[in-house]
Amino acid sequence: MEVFENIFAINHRFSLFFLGLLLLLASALSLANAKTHYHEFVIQATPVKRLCKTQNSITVNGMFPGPTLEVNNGDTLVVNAVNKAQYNVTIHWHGVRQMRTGWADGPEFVTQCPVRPGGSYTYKFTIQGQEGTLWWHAHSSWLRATVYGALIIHPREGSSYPFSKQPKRETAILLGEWWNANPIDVVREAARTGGAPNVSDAYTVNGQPGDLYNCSSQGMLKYSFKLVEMGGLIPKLKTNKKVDCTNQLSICIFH
Ligand SMILES: [Cu+2]
Repeated sequence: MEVFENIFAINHRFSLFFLGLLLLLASALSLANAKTHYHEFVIQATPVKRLCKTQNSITVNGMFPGPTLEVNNGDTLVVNAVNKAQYNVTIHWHGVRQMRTGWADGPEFVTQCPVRPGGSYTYKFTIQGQEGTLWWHAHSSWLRATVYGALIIHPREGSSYPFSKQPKRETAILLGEWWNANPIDVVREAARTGGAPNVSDAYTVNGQPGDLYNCSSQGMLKYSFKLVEMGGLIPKLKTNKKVDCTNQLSICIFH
């Protein structure tokens, strides 16, 4: 009997060891494809000409809108934000669930002190269980009017979006507003007077006013909207359901 019990104990221990090994292997395999993306965001005043006038706008790396970040679900982003502007700044990764990295979320005075002029801060976080097109933007005062860009999260390598048809081509569409003024001055004036801030002078698509505004870049904006997708594609992970977004003029909103 004792011999039998001993054999059972050995078997039991062996199977536990084997199970542990299997789990370790599985997690190593799932991490094997995850990448770490390094970026430098230099936040600085840049001359930007819109509506026939040039504004010294705060931009990232001299681009308006800022750089598009592309990752796969499961990847890690490391973004060093270097503040060469005259204002405090933080960057927020809109819609990204910060799992145990709350200090990388970005709202100033909420999860971090703002990055002061001349300073820098490195945001590091892993995107877990999210797919779709999000965006990043400044989270200090109205710097967000010009400091923003797309954050595209592709499915994990080897998996696909939860659509019945996969997209043939993808273009990020960023909707924004443009002021013929320094946006910081606009919001400061509103705070000073107690009134509503001045309305913007143009709506923009990918940083460009449409053809109906003065000095629009001719021929630059020829979008016909067939499908607009907003927010992260979270439902796949919750429901495993395929979502049909192929109807013309349909708007798919995922929360
Ligand atoms: Cu946001």
